[in-house]
Amino acid sequence: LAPGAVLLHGFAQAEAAALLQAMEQLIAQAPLRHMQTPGGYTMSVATTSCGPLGWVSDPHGYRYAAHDPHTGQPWPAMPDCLLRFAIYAATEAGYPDFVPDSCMVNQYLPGNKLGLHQDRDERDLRAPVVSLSLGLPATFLFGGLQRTGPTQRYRLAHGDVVVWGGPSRLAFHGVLPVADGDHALVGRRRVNLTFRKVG
Ligand code: MD6
Ligand code: FE
Repeated sequence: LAPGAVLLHGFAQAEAAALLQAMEQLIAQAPLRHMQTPGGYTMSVATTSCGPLGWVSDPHGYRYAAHDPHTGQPWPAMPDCLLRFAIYAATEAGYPDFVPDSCMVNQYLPGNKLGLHQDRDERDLRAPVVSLSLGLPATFLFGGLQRTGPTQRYRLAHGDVVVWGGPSRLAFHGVLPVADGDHALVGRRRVNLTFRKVG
């Protein structure tokens, strides 16, 4: 995609059913919810997390926290198959030392979108982000280091993985509204899992 950023088409195809099952167990313990943004909006995308640190947004800002504010409990442990998958994908993309301590789940129903943003709440910006797409396809916008710069469009389909770091780590990116459809394995939704090294 860009220096430091790789799209691995279909990389998760074979494992998708097992990864999805692990995700379903996770959301049974830490339900998907619509976070509030610091700007006063409610996100259309529903999120949850697993691993030692989970991403939280509320009117006070964005941050990573050890506890789920919804349940008051620590976030569920990162399932082994998800952890191993993220390490494998990062290694394949040229980041052999990646060990994530956070996995965020984003669920998009048809029409849901994610505005252009940077991922900059992680302390260690040398580590890449590994992103796994499951279910309905989406159009991913990938820009530069300025919000107003040009963006490229990529189609992310079931089983696709994006790994990015290095010079692209702070690139602006977003997701256009997801078109309606019904995926044989995942149903009427797109699920994106992002793995990070936060601490
Ligand atoms: C998504 N992904 O694909 C949203 N962020 O649904 C992200 O926001 C993202 O895919 C950082 C790194 C990879 C990503
Ligand atoms: Fe992001």
